[in-house]
Amino acid sequence: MSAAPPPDTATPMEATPEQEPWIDEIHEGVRYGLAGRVVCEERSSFQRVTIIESARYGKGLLLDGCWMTAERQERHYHEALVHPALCGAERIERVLVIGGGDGGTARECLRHPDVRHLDLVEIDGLVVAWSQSHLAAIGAGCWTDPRLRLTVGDGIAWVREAPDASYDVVIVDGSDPAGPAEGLFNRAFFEHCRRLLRPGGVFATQSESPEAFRQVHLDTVALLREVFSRADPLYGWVPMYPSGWWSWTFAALDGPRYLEARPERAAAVAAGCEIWSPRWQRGAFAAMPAFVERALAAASPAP
Ligand code: SPD
Repeated sequence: MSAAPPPDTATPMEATPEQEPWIDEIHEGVRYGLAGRVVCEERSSFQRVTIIESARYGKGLLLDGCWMTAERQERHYHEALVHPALCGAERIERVLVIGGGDGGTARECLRHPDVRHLDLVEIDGLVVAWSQSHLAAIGAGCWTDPRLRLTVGDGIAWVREAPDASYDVVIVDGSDPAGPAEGLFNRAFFEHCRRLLRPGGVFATQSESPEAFRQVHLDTVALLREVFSRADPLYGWVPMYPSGWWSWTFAALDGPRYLEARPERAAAVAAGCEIWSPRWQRGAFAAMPAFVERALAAASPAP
């Protein structure tokens, strides 16, 4: 799949936001909200799933009242999670995505022509079904791409049971560490992800906000540094997430090969990106806030 999804630059508002109710994620006494309407909402076996429509960012998805994605800002998140990993790994034939039921991460992975097979393992079938029907622009062609194999199932069990060295890239696109995603942030899970990597492989995970989830962020990076010897967070923005300031963390078996994008891989995707570029990536890895640098240095020696 080579076509890039439409730009997620916000378009002028077509409705007066004051005329619509606010849809908020409330986190530690702060509301992160969009004016919009609820399109549908249902409790699945795992969580409350909500599809909304807003004038500012288009249609979006919340899980248990927390923002996951929206049509006109999802590229901030998905490009940052995917391209440092896929432009850094030695090979990218086999990719595993845990979570990511909206399809945005798979879509970005499949823009790389060297990806031959992608396992997408999402625990909640309702998230996939509603993303396919209501948020089709986010998954774009991923759902019909013959390289994609979708499994609705438990990603934690998947990484436990998959053979050693079976993937070139492992990407974790889960929600916050509560509910079904809680087990995506612990040592046993990360050790399995490491075990699944082939030589030259890269691991990537969303690693929460350095502001709104400061301790989770620090603990996640520190734990990945223990499991992989080295791990590097990259900092960017997802406007509707708590604080808007977000992070993604990368690790590899053989050193920080994800820090610099391989030119031939970058060339295949950069023109279709809204946010990511090799230059943006360098700056985003360099943009570690001072308090994180100090806390990580105190937790373990610098990589
Ligand atoms: N606080 C929100 C964290 C959500 C991370 N995953 C989003 C899914 C987008 N594919």
